[in-house]
Amino acid sequence: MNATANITNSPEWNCIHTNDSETMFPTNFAWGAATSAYQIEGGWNVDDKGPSIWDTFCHEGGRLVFEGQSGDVTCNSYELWEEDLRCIRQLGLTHYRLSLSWSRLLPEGITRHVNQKGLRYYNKVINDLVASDVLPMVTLYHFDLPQALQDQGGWKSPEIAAIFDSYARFCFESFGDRVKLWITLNEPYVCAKLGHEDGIFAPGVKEPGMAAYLVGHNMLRGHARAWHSYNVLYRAKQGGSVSLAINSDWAEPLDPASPDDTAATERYLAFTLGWFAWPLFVTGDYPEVMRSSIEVRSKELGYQEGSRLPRFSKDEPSLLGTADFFALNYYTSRRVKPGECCPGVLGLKSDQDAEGVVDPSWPVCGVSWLAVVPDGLRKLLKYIKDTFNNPAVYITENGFSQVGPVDMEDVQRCGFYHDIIQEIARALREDGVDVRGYFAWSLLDNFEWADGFSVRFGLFHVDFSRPERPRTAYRSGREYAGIISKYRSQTMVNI
Ligand code: PNW
Repeated sequence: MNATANITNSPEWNCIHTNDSETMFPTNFAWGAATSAYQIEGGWNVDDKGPSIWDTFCHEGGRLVFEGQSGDVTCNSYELWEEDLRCIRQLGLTHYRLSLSWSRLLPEGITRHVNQKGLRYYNKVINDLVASDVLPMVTLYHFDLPQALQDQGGWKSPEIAAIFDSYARFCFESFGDRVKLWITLNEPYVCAKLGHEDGIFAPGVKEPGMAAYLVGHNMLRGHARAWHSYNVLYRAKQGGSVSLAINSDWAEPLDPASPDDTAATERYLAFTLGWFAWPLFVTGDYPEVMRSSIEVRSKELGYQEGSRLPRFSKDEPSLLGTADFFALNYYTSRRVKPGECCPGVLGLKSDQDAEGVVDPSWPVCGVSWLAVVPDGLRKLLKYIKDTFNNPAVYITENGFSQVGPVDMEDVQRCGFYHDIIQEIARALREDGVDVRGYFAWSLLDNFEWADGFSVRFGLFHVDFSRPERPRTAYRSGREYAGIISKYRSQTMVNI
């Protein structure tokens, strides 16, 4: 997670790519960018906002955040929203994905006490977007649980599903007249694994092989309840769509001829994408290979207390069918072989028994985990089409990071955006994937979680050393604006 790797210079990156003359995008294709509340807002303790688990995580000493940094101020979007709007308009976005800070709206996490100033802030943001012809996609939860709820057990507690549902209803009721695209939870995998297995994200719980499955389970239960609430109470009058954002690498066998590598690849995908997508799109339950791997490992370890992977109760709202579209966060790819990890140890890695490696031909950008593999997105989209019954797909996050000295002329990132958009065009045209939109991560340089401000994902540079936090377009921001204007106008011609 630490920003140790450098931007590699090979292979070649170019800003101008040929052979895209046939590229077409459907009318109404969403051209977006994304952010999240804790990463950009700042204003962590102003106007009656309650603390979240990231406030606590960053403020406690001895934690793993880069140089002890925090999101206390970050881009200060709580005060500088209009600057963000200017960036959004400059890019020509049709859509903007933002998240709501749960504890800014409900300082204690529950609807008994609503913070009117928080409500006013998000109403202004949403109204300004709509007035600028930019459609909001709103995430209810992007890693920042109210601390008051963590104090009652957080995502490990079964009660959290109903509490999340009432927060979701509050948001649908407050903003659903204007918001038509909803994401309940962002990347439950990351919350479960990094937050409750590795302990490197808030709330910093390290209970390998146990807590992550429980957390993932309660997140799915909360999502399902919120989707059913929308379906029953709001869909008819508001007409929107609700989904859950799932992150996944693309994975393929290290040696395609090896049955062991092929089986490991199946487990790799089952434990990331499948964990959350199978319940929603295929069976209402976890992938069979995930359940059986965990059971086999439990037996080997002599673990007696029933399955570590919980079961869904028949008395609760069903999971199957609770996504109106597929929301995919794609960053990178891996070649996969069976795990080398410690068979005697309780943990997700040992259950999964699969090891992802970076192909030496893939450049790594910024953070060490981020090998840049644009055609992995196309392969993953095809896999999603074939596996999950051809859903409508929004790519809700995808991006390229920078570490080290700021490079405003970020030619590599320009090349990356061209390449990725070509891959989406191919997925649409050649593979028939129903891709509805693309959200670049991120509109702005921001607080990159455990990596603090050392990693920059923005289309706009933010100068964190100045109180005004000035935003300046990178070359890649100007390129993305150019791409959007080109394909938007092509769409117009081809109606
Ligand atoms: C996503 N990993 O998180 C999040 O949704 C964003 O908030 C974040 O800024 C973005 O990706 C870039 O990192 C991830 O370690 C965090 O593999 C960590 C990982 C992947 C995604």
